[in-house]
Amino acid sequence: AQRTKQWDPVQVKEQLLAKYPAKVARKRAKQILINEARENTTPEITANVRTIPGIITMRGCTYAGCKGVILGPTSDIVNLVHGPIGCSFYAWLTRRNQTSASGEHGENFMTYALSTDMQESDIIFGGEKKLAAAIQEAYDLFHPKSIAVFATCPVGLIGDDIHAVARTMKEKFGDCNVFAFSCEGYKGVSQSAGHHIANNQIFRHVVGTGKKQRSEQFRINLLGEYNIGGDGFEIDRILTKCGITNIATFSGNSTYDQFATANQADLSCVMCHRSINYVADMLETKYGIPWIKVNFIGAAATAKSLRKIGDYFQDAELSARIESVVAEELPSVEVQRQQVLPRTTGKTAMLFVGGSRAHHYQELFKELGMKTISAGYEFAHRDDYEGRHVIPGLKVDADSRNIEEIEVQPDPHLYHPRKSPEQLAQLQQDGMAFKEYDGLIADMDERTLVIDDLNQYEAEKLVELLKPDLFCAGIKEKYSIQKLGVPMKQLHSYDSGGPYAGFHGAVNFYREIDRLVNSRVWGYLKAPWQEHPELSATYVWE
Ligand code: CFM
Ligand code: HCA
Repeated sequence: AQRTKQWDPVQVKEQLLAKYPAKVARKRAKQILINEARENTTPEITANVRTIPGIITMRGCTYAGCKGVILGPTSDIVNLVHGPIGCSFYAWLTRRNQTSASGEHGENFMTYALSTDMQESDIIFGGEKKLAAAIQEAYDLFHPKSIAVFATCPVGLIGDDIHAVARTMKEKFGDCNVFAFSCEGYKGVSQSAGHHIANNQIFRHVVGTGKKQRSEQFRINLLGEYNIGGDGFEIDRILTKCGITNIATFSGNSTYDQFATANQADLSCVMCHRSINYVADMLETKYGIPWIKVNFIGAAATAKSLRKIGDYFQDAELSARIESVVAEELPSVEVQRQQVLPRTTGKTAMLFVGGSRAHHYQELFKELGMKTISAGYEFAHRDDYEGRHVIPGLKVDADSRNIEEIEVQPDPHLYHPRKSPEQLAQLQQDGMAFKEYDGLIADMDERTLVIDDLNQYEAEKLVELLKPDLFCAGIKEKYSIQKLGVPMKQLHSYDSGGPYAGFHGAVNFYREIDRLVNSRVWGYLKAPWQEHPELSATYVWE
């Protein structure tokens, strides 16, 4: 039976805030937005601000965003963590970023967790000597092209100069690019600051240093795709079939040399804007490579993104190939969709994930006839919510106050716009949107709730109040939600599933979601307030 229950978002918002002290409620109210009717304006939401101490946030730290998210998926850079061992151990292979390295392109260091294992004495007397020794040991063991050093919280507090150590070791080796990231966990309000730090350093130390001359046709960089559950493999399969050459993915299934030659692409295609927009902008400023927003989550979105790439190149043969790939791939996706549609239509979902998936995955739920009644990011900025159009007063990188900005000057010798300014202007006139995209808010229905930096308490309260058919978030939310009798799908690690990108990914997702929202097992589970009425005082809607 389909749920027809009406709910009042104003009341739900009040209920979410009711238990907070007045000051906390006032702050949280600005991060909970009721998506209301609007004419050509997008409502404002507060985002990328400090989590209120005491609240159990879903967020992670700056080190996680730098070492885990951006550099984690590159197979042939040795990642060395300068910090206590726990920082390494708890970040060891938790992200399901896959690689084809060792088969196709050589070295794979992703399975290692290298750390300086700082002790109390290093905190007191300084850890630079220990770091230099660890870099030497990593070099002797692996002879890698590159070693990247990541600082965790104590390093910043005691002031070890990791950049000086990296520079010295680089000069000593001569054949190994050693560079460091000041990505101490506390540096920003979330993972997001870590993306920025990672992007700056890859750009400064690696991009443009490659010797190899790329000469393939239709060269793109795929920015913000991390090959979780094999998503990147599926996207590459489709791109290759279309005759588009992906020369560098930042950073799913990537190698050092891909980053080093990324400056030779014709076009950058940005999947996850939040994590990599900095590289996209710097590639454009320094090398004249324009960027467009793409999304390969959802079958229709995949077809649309391929066509967008085709539109940029303006090549009749390429466009014809893209059309034939779409025509070949879509029908079998549609057969699967039609099979599950009667069972998924009308079901409701909530999505609270990272900085782009809470938006992108709404495409797949729409294809399933499901409604996203509440969604939000853990750490995205206002532009990810409100869109990147010209919004007066919107400061795009609010977290840059914490982070050293790198000056990027167009290099007259390297600046080769792949299209003339006239050609670019013509494309724009024909409707090609560079750098522009709609944010999460505009794509959601009215009277839905958009909530930034959702926390443990609010997640449980939301589920209790709105009883969604499915809740999507990460590992920290997984079991507390399931214990409430609601199926939970991890949209970070995909649990053990995936890929969900591209055409094959859409089919996988339809099957998985059908299975989850139609399983009867959840109905047998009793939520704490159902099993123990004495708990109801803390759970029930007063
Ligand atoms: Fe981009 Fe990501 Fe995401 Fe992200 Fe992440 Fe991730 Fe994510 Mo987890 S880069 S913002 S920092 S799409 S690790 S692959 S799933 S929170 S929504
Ligand atoms: C991170 C990585 C993470 C965590 C996922 C989760 C990922 O933020 O450090 O909480 O389940 O995708 O692996 O986002």
